Amino acid sequence: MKTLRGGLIGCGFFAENQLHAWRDLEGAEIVALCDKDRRRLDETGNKFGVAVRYENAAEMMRAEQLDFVDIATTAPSHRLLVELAAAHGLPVICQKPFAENLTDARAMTTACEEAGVTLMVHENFRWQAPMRAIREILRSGEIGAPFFGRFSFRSAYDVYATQPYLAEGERFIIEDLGIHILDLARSMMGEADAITCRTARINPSIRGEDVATILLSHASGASSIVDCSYASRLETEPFPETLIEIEGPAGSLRLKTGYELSVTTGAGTTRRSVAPDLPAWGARPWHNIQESVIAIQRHWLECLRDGREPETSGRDNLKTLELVEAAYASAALGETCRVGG
Ligand code: NAD
Ligand code: 89V
Repeated sequence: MKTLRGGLIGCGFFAENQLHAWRDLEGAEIVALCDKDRRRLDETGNKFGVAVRYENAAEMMRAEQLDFVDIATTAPSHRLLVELAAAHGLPVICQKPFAENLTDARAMTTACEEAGVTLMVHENFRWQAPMRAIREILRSGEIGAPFFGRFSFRSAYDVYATQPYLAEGERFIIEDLGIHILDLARSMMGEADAITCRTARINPSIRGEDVATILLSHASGASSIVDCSYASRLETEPFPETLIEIEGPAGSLRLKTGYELSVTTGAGTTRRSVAPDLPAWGARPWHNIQESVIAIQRHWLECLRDGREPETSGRDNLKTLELVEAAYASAALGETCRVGG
């Protein structure tokens, strides 16, 4: 197999994880970097030994012989960069949130489809080790088709220290973190057809909401709760663990703090650790997220090799973004909003 030549755009906080993961994976190499900020570009290029550097993404795509691009910039730049990749016929990975609104997201998806290029949104939470284990249990039918789910991410971790932009936007927790948790709910419970959401801002020094409580009605008839908070001071700080409860007619499962997964059926309860590996370059408590970056990038390479659509394609991610938009609409109107119609 030929080693695919990738160009990475956006050399900020999270890109380091992506660059480490590319180095761990066989079958791809990041051969060029791009960032409009020269200092960040050079720091990252020096750290990862990438000598080919651009301050302009169009120039990089024009000049380099690339097989794909990996976009690790924040949402305001995503539409321009994804459409640029499509125009150059380059398969493209784009970080979440895929777009700032659904109009942009639909246009970006269409642009890639029309250009015939593979598009994957870097929606990595469903690739975390505990989530892979739970999805396997659900696929096996061990607890039956779920009728109830709870997907809970509550923390007081200082995310603003490494991602200062999170304190600045009018929207915060649903758009940045809830988006992952809503995607998990979809991946385990199936599509939702209605959503009710309430939000609050507890931390007075940020602009957006830092608490969201969401009720989803699923097309299957199941219900689930997605609750997120960055204002919850707890006895044990669980960042960045998502805690999960799922119940079906034949049993239930619980993912508890410390990555302990228990499954209860008529035969009793089994317990096991689904803790993620700590990558050689990783650091706790981020290793859960870091390991999932390796997993999603591996999936991307397999999809390109096999000519398959990635699980979190642009088209798939539109459904997660619809939930994000509907959650904000529900909170603003104080009403239940229908989705997917
Ligand atoms: P950051 O601000 O630290 O880095 C973004 C970089 O992109 C900056 O260096 C900036 O100069 C560069 N940039 C912006 N527009 C550009 C353009 N048009 N051309 C070239 N460079 C450009 O941001 P971050 O914290 O690294 O976040 C990046 C993205 O990753 C965000 O969308 C964020 O939501 C996402 N993120 C995802 C996860 C996850 O687990 N999936 C975790 C953290 C962050
Ligand atoms: O995944 C994310 O997008 C991050 C974090 C987990 C810190 O919320 O912003």
